[in-house]
Amino acid sequence: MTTSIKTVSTQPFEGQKPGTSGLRKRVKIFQQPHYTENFIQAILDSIPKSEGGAVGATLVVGGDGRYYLDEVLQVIVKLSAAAGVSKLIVGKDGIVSTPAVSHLIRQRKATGGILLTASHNPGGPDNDFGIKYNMSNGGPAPENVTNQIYEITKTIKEYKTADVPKVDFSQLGTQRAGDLVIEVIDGVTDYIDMLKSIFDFDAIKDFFNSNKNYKVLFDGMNGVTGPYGYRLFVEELGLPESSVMRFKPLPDFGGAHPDPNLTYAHDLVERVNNEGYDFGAASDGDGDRNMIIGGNHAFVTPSDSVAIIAHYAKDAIPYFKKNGVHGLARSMPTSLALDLVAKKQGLEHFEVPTGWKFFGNLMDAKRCSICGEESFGTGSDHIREKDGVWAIMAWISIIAFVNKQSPGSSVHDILQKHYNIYGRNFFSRYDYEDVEGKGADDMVSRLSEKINSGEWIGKSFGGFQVKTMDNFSYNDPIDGSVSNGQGIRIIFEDTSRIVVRLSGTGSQGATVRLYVEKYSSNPAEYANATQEALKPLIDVALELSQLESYTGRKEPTVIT
Ligand code: VG1
Ligand code: CO
Repeated sequence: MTTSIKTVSTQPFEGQKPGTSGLRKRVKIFQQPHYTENFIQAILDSIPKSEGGAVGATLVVGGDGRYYLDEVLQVIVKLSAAAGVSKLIVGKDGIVSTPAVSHLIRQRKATGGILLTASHNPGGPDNDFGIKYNMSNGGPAPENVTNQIYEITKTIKEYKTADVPKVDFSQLGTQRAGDLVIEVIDGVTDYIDMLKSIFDFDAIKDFFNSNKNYKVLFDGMNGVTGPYGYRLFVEELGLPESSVMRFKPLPDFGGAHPDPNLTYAHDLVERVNNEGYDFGAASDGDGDRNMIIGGNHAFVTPSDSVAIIAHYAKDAIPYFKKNGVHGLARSMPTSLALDLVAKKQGLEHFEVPTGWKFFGNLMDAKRCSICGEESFGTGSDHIREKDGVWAIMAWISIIAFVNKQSPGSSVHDILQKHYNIYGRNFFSRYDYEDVEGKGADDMVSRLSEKINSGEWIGKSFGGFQVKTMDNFSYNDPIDGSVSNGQGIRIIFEDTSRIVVRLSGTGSQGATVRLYVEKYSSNPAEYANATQEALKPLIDVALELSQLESYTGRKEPTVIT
């Protein structure tokens, strides 16, 4: 079949720089003529030669179902066909969760994947869209590739598009657009099969069967994980339909913010506390984040979550029983709870910059099996993205395992048990969203000056004595690449920390993230409320950063 390929003249758009996790902008920006085409062309041209390049490539394409997905899918078809891509593997209606895309890339030995999501950012005509490229290992493109994409967008003059009819993604099966083969698949089945190879479904079913009153509530937040959660909890594990809520993906997530934290998953939190649920969990728009809560207001911070999963991994999860745990890793702002588990187990542990792309090299080199971020991201080397539903299954596995030994153990009990072994790392993050960029930059500049002058070293603030201060820099031990300027750290003599960094995922204004952490090995404090325990340190953080005067904000938008 001959397909006519057109070369279209275009001009660069400013700001097509991929952030922490791909390019995220308002839908209206993506809707500008040529805007999306420019970026897709830049991706196709940046697929590294070492990965085979675009010609002859097999790409997995999937998104979280948000508004504008349909239009972008057609752009990908036309530009891929023109670029000589051989095959696109696409989810039905274009819907596949981020972790499921990562799995599919690996399973099908694809060249890479294009993910159409702005993750936890709201969707709809007035909100966000996003595009991200993943490599053949299933993980987000590393900085050398995202920099290459950005460089191309700055000088792009034309793109190539194939004149092919509109593709219907609502039918499973194989079709063609010119020479390009398009396989439309059910994005849920392979993923559920993968979970079955990781977790002991029989042990989990046994637990539910012998604890008939144990109530679970999963909140899909009208994002992509609804169908996954329904299949898993209702169809596979046999829980009642009342165990899932907001499980239908909606293009605007029902007008809500699909971010699983105590603020945006408020409905879930209320229901778990008021309706006697024992376990509650939510995932974000694209399915890579998770939040775990228990009855009676038990909240598992993501930093504790990854530490607890690492603690139980080999006992409670067959995948780790079989493959072992090679090492652990966390992003820099994530609390040190995971390091304590690594030390006790004699494992290597790593501290990487914010963003999942930094874990991939460690995993490929078999030096990291379990990793996490404080931002509700938890995962393992089964794929190369964080994985919300996996984390929820890991927790259910742990609950089943612990209850076998000590029946009646709640989420709260599991937390306290962990603190009794390791001590407790109190941790909180304050987000100040959509602040004025200049104020945020000036605040960071001033802190950088304090690093350079060293004037705070040795001084005490509110009883906390400053030990070191730096702007975090990461030296990748696998490929030797260096990533500078990854966040200001103020580290105190008692190991408490304050971290300040600017978000790389927002689409409007700047978002300041302030992280505070304080360790306690005093059992009398383990049950204390986080905000009270951290109050003195938060006061120090606000004083040292002068956040209020730089941003004009008295209160954060979200406290985690
Ligand atoms: C945020 C989180 C970071 C996470 C990233 C992508 O980035 O802090 O830990 O990896 O989002 O998550 P930033 O630069 O805004 O702090 V997701 O679920 O949006 O892909
Ligand atoms: Co996400």
